[in-house]
Amino acid sequence: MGIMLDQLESLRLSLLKAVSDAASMGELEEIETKFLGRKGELTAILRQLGTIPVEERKVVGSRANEVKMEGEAAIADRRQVFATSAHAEIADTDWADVTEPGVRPPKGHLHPVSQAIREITKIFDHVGFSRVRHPEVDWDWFAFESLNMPKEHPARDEWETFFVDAPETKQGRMVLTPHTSNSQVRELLLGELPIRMINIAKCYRRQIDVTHVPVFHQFEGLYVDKDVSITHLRGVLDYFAKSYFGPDRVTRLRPHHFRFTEPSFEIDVSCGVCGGTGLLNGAKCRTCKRGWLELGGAGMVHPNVLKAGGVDPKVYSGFAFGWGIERTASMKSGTKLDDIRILYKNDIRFLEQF
Ligand code: FA5
Repeated sequence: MGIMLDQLESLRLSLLKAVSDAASMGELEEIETKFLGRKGELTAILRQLGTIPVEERKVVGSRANEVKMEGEAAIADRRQVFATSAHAEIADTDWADVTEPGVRPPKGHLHPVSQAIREITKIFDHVGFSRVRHPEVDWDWFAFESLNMPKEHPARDEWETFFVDAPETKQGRMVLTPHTSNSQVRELLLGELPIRMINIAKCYRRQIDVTHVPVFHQFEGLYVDKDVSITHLRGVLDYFAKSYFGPDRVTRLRPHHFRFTEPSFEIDVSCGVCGGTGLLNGAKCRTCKRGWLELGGAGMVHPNVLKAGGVDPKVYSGFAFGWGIERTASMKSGTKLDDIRILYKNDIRFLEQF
């Protein structure tokens, strides 16, 4: 019995020393397995119990139990120490000051063309022109034929059109809309009169140079009612010019030709730089050269267009206008865009100025 008690005592001392020397949780695991595990040293000692008299076994057995409990307690204490210091380390290195102000993500803004679309929509909304939507991929009939431009008519050349490779129907081939005027007959066909609409959409033309991009935007106004006259057109245009460009701006109509309006006009707006005089400090204004800037087309809706939309031109009349958003927006900001394509180059240094 004495030998076994000695063995237990020596196991106890080695175990306690190993525990206090352990440098990590991993080492503690190994020590536990080595001394107290199923195939460990304590088990090995207890295997000899059968060799000693029965009455002594109880004494050795209960001593073995005490050693085991003391060892387990020492291991548990040491584990606790490691766990606490691990937390302390995380707190030291990974702490967060929850009262510290956050890092603000960079804040962008709408593209200048989107800003213009919003502003134009709002301005026309004030005088009862509601924004509508019509297709940006449409049949030749709506883009041209119903607008008094039959197939092969030379006027179509100005709308250098992209055709979609789709089967031809009674309404002709399918096109990427080269202007927003396809919305005129589409809106008329809805049959709800009077009409006061503003259609803002993408347009596509086979053009690219410093003043043209293949994908651009137009806004198309259409007013159809009884007794609509050119005076109404002027009133709306002036209202728009003053709201969008500034209260001192005015518009003028210049005779022009479109197949879908009669009479037709080019609309100019007085130059904001020289106040419409064409002169600045005794020299020619470099922005406009003549006091006026060209805005876009307009006119009184042609009777054939009203007819194509199922509206009787003897009862109803109307006006329409269609302008490029890119051009209108750059006229407002006063930015002389040497090259309109910069709007779509995604160059933040340019875009963040607006
Ligand atoms: C038209 O497209 C007519 N539908 C306008 C209209 C509507 C007249 C209703 C009468 C009644 P025009 O082809 O001139 O007209 O184009 C109008 C404007 O679109 C131009 O003044 C220009 O600002 C813009 N635009 C035309 N092509 C391009 C292009 N490739 N890139 C950028 N802007 C363009």
